[in-house]
Amino acid sequence: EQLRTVVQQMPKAELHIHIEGSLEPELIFALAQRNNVKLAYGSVEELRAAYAFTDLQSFLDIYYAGASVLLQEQDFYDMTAAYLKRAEEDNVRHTEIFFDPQTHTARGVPIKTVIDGIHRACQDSPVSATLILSFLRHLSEEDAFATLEEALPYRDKYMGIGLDSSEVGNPPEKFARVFAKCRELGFHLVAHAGEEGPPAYIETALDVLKVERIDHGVRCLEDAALTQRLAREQIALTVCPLSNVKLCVFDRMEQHNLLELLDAGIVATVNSDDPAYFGGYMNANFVATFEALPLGLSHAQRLARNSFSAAFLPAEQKQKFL
Ligand code: ES4
Ligand code: ZN
Repeated sequence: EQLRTVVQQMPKAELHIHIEGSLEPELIFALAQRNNVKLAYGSVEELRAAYAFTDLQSFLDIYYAGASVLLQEQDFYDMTAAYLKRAEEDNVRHTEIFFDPQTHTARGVPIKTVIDGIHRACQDSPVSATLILSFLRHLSEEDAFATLEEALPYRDKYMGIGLDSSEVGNPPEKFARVFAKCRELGFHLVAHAGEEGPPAYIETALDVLKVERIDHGVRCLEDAALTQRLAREQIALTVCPLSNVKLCVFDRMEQHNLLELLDAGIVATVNSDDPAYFGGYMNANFVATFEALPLGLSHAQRLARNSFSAAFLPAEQKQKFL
């Protein structure tokens, strides 16, 4: 009980949050009405009842449907401002937010509308917030290149590049050339790997894409040499416990491997992924994890410390948080 208060109150950084995944059903319906968008669900309750996922794809289908209500810059602002308010309440002091431009440009929304709305909300928040532009891996590398080109006029508004969406069958190496270009341009690089996909995808994310952190990465423990490498090279994993249970990566939280990752010497962090869909924001993830696993005060401190050490912040700004 005391530990619960400690994990809730400790200052922390969030390194894995999809802003479109913070869109709550109530806001989806409010924006649908504001923009005259027709939804396939009749009510907030009906939509929420559809949040019973069996795997990543069953979630993504509903997640992209939810994002279809986002049309105007103010919509992106309102969504981001709502997330940042929840993050502040959970004592998140710094957050690195993914956004999926292709989910919106494919519907005719200009990329400027997307980036300006999200970025303006970040500037208006007391929480330190930066942005990671994420490519959809179920689309082609050519599509990713076109998106990068459209986004480059606004490059001062995001500092990183990520890779998300349907993992299995879309390995990191599919995006080798566009990530090489992003690296030349000086962006920080991350990729989702080893969530549903095999440990080999974690290796190619590191060796081919040259990413600095792995999003999820929980399947690394299936490969002892890879586990040792991640520990030795101090490659952070942005783990999302509630997400992993909701998407059936682990059947129950008691089976989650977060403690094994920490015990292996890996720089693991706790994050919310898509909090509106998976049952909670940062503190809900910490509380669920600490209730299910034999984690103590030293693990809490370690996770908080890891979150800042793995952040893409200048050393002097990191020191302030550590
Ligand atoms: C995602 Cl949990 C997850 N995995 C892959 N892509 C995503 N996009 C939003 N959430
Ligand atoms: Zn994710």
